[in-house]
Amino acid sequence: REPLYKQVGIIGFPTNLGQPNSGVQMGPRAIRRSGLFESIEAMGIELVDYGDMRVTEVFPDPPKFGLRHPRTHAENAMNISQSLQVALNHQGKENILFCIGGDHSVSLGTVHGHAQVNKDMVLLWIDAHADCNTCLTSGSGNVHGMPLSFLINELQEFVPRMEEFDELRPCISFKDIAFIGLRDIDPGERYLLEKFGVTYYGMQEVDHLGIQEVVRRSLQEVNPGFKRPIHLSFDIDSLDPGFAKCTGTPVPAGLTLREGLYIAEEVHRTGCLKVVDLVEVNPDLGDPAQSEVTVNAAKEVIRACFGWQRAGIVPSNYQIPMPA
Ligand code: 6HN
Ligand code: MN
Ligand code: MN
Repeated sequence: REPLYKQVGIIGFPTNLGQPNSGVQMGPRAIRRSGLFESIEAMGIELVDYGDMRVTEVFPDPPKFGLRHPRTHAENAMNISQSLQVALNHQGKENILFCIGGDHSVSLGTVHGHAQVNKDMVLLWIDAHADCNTCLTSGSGNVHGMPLSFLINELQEFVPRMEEFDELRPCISFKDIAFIGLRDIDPGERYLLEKFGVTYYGMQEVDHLGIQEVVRRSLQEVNPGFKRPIHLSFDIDSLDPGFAKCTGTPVPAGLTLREGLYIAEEVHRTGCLKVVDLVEVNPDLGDPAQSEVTVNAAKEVIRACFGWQRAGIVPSNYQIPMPA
């Protein structure tokens, strides 16, 4: 079978100010060194590495409404959005683009940028957390728990105006988003998910229905008939800490690596997957063995997204050895 994609694009966004731990900015480097490129080559797919975007830190940058580093985040988000639009317009149709974080604040820019290019895109958010706190519901002030509050149309009445974020117009509706893997939801987030009747499958639903049914329903609800482009935002902390210990906000009782791979494989199979965020890998947390396990899990999820199969693959240039 021919690979679905002709080209894999990779951009690194080495942010870390969306949360308090240093080290998450090393995610792109660690994932690039994980053997990922060998898998791309083995499938006969072309790699376009756009390198790492330069992340800026603005001074001074005091908190606003409790939100930490507002000017820095607003500026990085617009730069990330621009980089993504340039990359997506440069790529052809049969391509997939991976955005490697960095913390989950990168999705402020990646989802915004993708939505400018593919106006009808849908979003799958795979995470232990719902990341839709407003700066007023957030207990931490960390932007990695808030990116969706700036992006979702319905949430704007709950977000105080900050002129820094004026350019970052909301670009997606709650009805075009499905969440999977949730198990640490703040009260304000739960309130908003219920109020707007959002499609979300937490770990309780994964246990009750099984991952197969959860993925089937998620896709059916946001993308019936597989007609719209998909943006997959995959937070490594969706996985159980047994598979992804090295992340800033690990939560017990998460997805197994098998469940994570199943999600990626099924989303790949739709043929609609255009952009993937892989965020929150922090190689500096935990011991080196745990770091290797976490980075490897990220690599496996990424390659399942571009079509690597657990059942093995036949490279497009493969020739079976014959006896002389
Ligand atoms: N993430 N809900 C918590 C907060 O601080 O708002 C945790 C957010 C985690 C965000 O993992 O991308
Ligand atoms: Mn998370
Ligand atoms: Mn997240």
